[in-house]
Amino acid sequence: MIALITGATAGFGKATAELFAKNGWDIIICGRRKERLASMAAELSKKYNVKISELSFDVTQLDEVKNAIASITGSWKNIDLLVNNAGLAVGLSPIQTGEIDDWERMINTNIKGLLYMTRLVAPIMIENKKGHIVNIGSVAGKEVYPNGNIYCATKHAVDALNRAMRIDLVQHGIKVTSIAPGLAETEFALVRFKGDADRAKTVYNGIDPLKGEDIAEAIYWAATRPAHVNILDIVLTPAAQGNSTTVIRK
Ligand code: NDP
Ligand code: 8X3
Repeated sequence: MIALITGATAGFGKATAELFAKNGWDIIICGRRKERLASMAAELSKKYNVKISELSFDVTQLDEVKNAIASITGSWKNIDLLVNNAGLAVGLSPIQTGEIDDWERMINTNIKGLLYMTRLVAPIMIENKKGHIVNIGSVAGKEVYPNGNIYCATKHAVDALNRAMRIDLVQHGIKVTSIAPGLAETEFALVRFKGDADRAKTVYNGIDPLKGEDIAEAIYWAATRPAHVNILDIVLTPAAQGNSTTVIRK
């Protein structure tokens, strides 16, 4: 079995690559940080005796995505699972003062990057007559929270696209699943707050947040149901999170 995972250099993607490798899957790991991809490939292939292929590209650059997917040849084209995971939040500001550059980055990565990947990988799956696409949404795609405006909008778009692509692809036997996590401790908050580690830590103060491994398990479970079962949407939060704005901190 072969999984292609975007955003595999950190957080959910990294944990997912590890869990699938542990279960004997070969994996195409993607991300911009080449050194991380190289060390992960060496580590996972040795530890789990599976094949790991590295593709370093930026999901927001259509030419890079096209070249990366075109470079997948031979048995690697037999992709069983695409995990559309690469994504980010940048900034947390009211709509009237938000940085427009931050908005562009979120829209380009979370929506356009996911679309480019899907547009280029789905035809391969259709040709193979099999496949499964897992889109990483968020609780921010189910509700909105103060200052979350553009990030929430991008994840609402992922939620809509998840449902839309399912009805387009069902006739080809391709499953489509959304995984929508709440607060999870990864590099996400550090990216959102542009490297401010102290501010990033406050996001998880006094709670036991989700970990990358929790999301990896949800993805793995959805990807390994019997052929006749499709999981549409998994929403998971830390036990301390009631919704985006109700978080019980000790
Ligand atoms: P991390 O910051 O830990 O990981 C993000 C990954 O996305 C990295 O591997 C990064 O790789 C990759 N990425 C970002 N931008 C690009 C790009 N332009 N091109 C290619 N790869 C890119 O965050 P998480 O693991 O937490 O986030 C993964 C997904 O989960 C995102 O879609 C996020 O919105 C979503 N999410 C996160 C939650 C959380 O609380 N952590 C909760 C709900 C959803 P590199 O920098 O090497 O390119
Ligand atoms: C990430 C979770 O609550 O920070 O998607 O938006 S949240």
